[in-house]
Amino acid sequence: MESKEARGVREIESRHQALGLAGEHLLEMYYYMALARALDERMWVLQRAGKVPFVISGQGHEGAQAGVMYAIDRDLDWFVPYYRSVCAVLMKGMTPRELMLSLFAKAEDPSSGGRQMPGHYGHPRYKILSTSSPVGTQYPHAVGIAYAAKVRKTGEICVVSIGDGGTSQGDWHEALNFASIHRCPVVFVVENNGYAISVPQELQMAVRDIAVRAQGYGIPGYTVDGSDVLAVYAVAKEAVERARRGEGPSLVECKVVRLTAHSSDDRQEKYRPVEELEAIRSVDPLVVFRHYLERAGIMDEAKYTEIHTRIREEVDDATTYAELAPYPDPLTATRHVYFEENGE
Ligand SMILES: Cc1ncc(C[n+]2csc(CCOP(=O)(O)OP(=O)(O)O)c2C)c(N)n1
Repeated sequence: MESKEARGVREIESRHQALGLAGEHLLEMYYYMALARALDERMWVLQRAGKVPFVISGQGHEGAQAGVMYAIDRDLDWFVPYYRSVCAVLMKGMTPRELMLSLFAKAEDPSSGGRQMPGHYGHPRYKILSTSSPVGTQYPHAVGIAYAAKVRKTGEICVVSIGDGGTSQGDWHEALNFASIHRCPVVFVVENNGYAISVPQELQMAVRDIAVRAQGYGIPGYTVDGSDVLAVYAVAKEAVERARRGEGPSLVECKVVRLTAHSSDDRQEKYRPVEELEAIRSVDPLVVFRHYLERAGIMDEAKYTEIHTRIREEVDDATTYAELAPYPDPLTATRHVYFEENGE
């Protein structure tokens, strides 16, 4: 008779195989999640050491981002990120060096030439739209991109991310309404970590699942466990395929955990119960996914060490590179703000 353990492995294997994913795909997802985490952790160390002014973190959101980004065509499609999209922008093509250049606000920073706040990622070559600071504005921007793709018949789709608090903005609702009427090829992602800075979700809205709001716009809405990479991938794939078929947008709400404070400027112990902060550790997507890979026999100790050694080298290299890189010339501080006769 088959042992309980063997049956468990078989069930796990059939889960990713049923989605058309092989072990190597899962290892790629894990690599990006772990790279994002390691870069993020380094950013906090640099901030605490007084080398950079501010950090806003993606820790706890990596599983949702890996699941969504794996479902798109990362060369063809557009991505409109928000400040927690560390894993997502890495998967879309940005390098650890580029993220660190933006953190240090160096001249070579591809996001803004050192002009934006940290966490405001953007990269024209990788079709990542530059992030705007007012939360919510990225949704209409994404709909604009998707509408253009539809008119031009390029076959591209656009994915956009936001947090739960951002869905209270008028922009968010207007974007869903316009996109559903015009069947724009867009996938609306909400990374719901239950807080908008210190404001819990129940003080922000009267619904438990943000995805139910999709009904008001006549589009499909999904709520999915954002710490379960494969569950997110399955849902995102459906949404991406629907957009690609020309059937319009979907709303994908990923319930995630915010493992850090909102940013380096607050202390979440002041407004979150200590038991809650302990409990969310058990659904850390990186740990959950690592266990999955181990149980499925995809990642053993040697593979784990190999991946993490590579990541440590990449993070060290990115830190040194960005720290030594030159700052922008102060005389160019207003570039891209005011018109320059002979400007770039
Ligand atoms: C229009 C606007 N209002 C307020 C802010 C300040 N602000 C920055 S992030 C944030 C919280 C957003 O929370 P949520 O959308 O839940 O995302 P999370 O940070 O939890 O991922 C706020 C209020 C802002 N950037 N823009």
